[in-house]
Amino acid sequence: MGLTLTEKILSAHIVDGEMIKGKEIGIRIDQTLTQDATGTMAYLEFEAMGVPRVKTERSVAYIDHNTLQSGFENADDHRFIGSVCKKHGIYFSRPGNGICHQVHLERFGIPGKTLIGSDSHTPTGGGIGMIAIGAGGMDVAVAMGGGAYYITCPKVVKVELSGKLSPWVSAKDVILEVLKRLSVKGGVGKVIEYCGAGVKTLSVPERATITNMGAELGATTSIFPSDETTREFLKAQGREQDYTPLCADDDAVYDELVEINLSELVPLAACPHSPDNVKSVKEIGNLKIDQVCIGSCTNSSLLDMLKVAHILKGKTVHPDVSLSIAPGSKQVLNMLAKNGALSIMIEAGARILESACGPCIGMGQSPNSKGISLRTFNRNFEGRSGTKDGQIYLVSPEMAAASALTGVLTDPRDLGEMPEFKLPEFFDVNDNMIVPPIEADKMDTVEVLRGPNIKPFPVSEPLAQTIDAQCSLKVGDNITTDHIMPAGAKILPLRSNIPEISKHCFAVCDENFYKRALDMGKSVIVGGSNYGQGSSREHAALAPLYLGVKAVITKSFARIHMANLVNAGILPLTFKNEADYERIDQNDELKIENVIEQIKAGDEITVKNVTKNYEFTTVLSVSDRQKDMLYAGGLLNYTKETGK
Ligand code: MIC
Ligand code: SF4
Repeated sequence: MGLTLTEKILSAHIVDGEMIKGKEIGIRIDQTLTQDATGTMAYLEFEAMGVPRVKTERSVAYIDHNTLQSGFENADDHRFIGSVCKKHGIYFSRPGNGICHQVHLERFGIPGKTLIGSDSHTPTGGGIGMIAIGAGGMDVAVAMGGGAYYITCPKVVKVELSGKLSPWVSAKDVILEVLKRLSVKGGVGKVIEYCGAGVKTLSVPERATITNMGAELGATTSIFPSDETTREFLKAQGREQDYTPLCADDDAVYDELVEINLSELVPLAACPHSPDNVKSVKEIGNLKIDQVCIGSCTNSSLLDMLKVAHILKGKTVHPDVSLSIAPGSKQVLNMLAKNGALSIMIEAGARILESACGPCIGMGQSPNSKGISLRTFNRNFEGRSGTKDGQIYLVSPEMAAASALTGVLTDPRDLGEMPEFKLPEFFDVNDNMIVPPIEADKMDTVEVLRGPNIKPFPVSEPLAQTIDAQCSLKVGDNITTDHIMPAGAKILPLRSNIPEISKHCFAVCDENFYKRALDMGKSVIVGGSNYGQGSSREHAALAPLYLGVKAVITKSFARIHMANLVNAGILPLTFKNEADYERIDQNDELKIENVIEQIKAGDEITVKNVTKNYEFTTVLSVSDRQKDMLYAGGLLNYTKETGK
């Protein structure tokens, strides 16, 4: 029986467990990446492990999220990360060099390698044939120290692409179509593998747009084969030696099949407030817009920017619209500057932003009240833009640029004939903003520079015999980590300071949560299905840990967040019978007796609702290794105890 590409790469990296779907496997990690908003914690954790030099083939730290320096905090964090990198063998991509996923694809991604990153959009690397997975900072720290990364051996979904995209229909429309069909929960426990004759019609940056936004499916990752197109891309980046051809066997067996005829796709938009709320322009109808933002790790490649420049050429942005553009990397920005495309954008009235995440994470450019904003990004969760009642639509760069000119949501096919947009034969390669680490024998000469905002992470205690705590919060379905631990320009600078950032925990859902949880001392959170979708930020587990949350009981969890809860030593339980969700109210007293014995006895854990006097059953779906982590009070304690 033949193998899928996913199975080939995973089995070449497996170091623990067996390739049995649904079972936990440990894989060797070749490369890691971090960004600054999750990076400070990851490096504090790495330091706590006491490993002098990273053991990966390549580890890179990027500064791209917290680039708005309206106080000392972010600059201090950049300096801290830069000095840790220099000392411990990590490459440091300086602020201004670009968004982690864009730069990693350009400069470091290698087909067939494994990559984990402390950012949920790490699957961007799947565009170049990597198994690239988003993870919590602690998992990345462990991988940097040479430890395995554990995932549930995934099912593999085949997305068979046929045909060719019509003019002005974009790679973004491909992933929006997949989201429309599979939903934000549809990818959980699965890798999405793209195959078929349509693959060769898509360039590497287009493939990367698709794998990037596969994160929104809840998938473990997404991957494209590595073919001639991949070779050409690597060659144009001066890295042809990194090329290996890779694809699934002809007789590979998949768990599910999705067929997409690229020729039949039309321009789509994800409407507020979920990336799977996808409609065609026609279905949305007349929509007057206030803002357009072009950029983010999904759509900020040179190809995207060249299309935008072509559409804006000789025109002026509509008087009622603010257009901002953030090219994804220094390489992209510099090439736009050299070939005149940047001048076209400036001429048209675009507000050019630095090469960073910017508006995507609410770092500036929040829309006006009730503002309608078209963005080429990947997430449109409520409040993420920084404007609580902002209405965010996720669209392709083509649709964004066309609409910026008309002031209304515009089908880019109205633009008429489309010229052929080609990647250059050679990209402008200059890695002068990537600082290599110091030689191992000189590492003692490097001082790690810590600012006053950097506070140690909260200590978790070994699992108690009995959990007796009130429910401090009850929330509904599809709660995102942006709800649990919001981002934005005001809160992001607190990422290295858990006591301070915890004050904002769940503020989007309930402003009184922080105080209530502190007053309760210890508590339990109750949630609906797909709890913790979205960002990989482990702060969404560390802040609840700091606030005394001992367990989270939900209908189901998103993958990265569930792992982060276990890493923090918080019990992630699911209702055996979903109807029990309805019976619990906020403030109810919940009691789990003999927790450790119950966990040792099997997967079912009995919880008593003391207030309402009934018992219900929950399920703890974790591996034996994760159970040991929970007994120890989280991954750091476990690693210290076991040396693993
Ligand atoms: C995001 O897109 O939500 C982020 C900001 O990149 C996060 C990481 C973070 O919260 O720092 C992610 O996707 O993991
Ligand atoms: Fe940055 Fe946005 Fe990409 Fe997250 S999704 S890495 S915030 S550009």
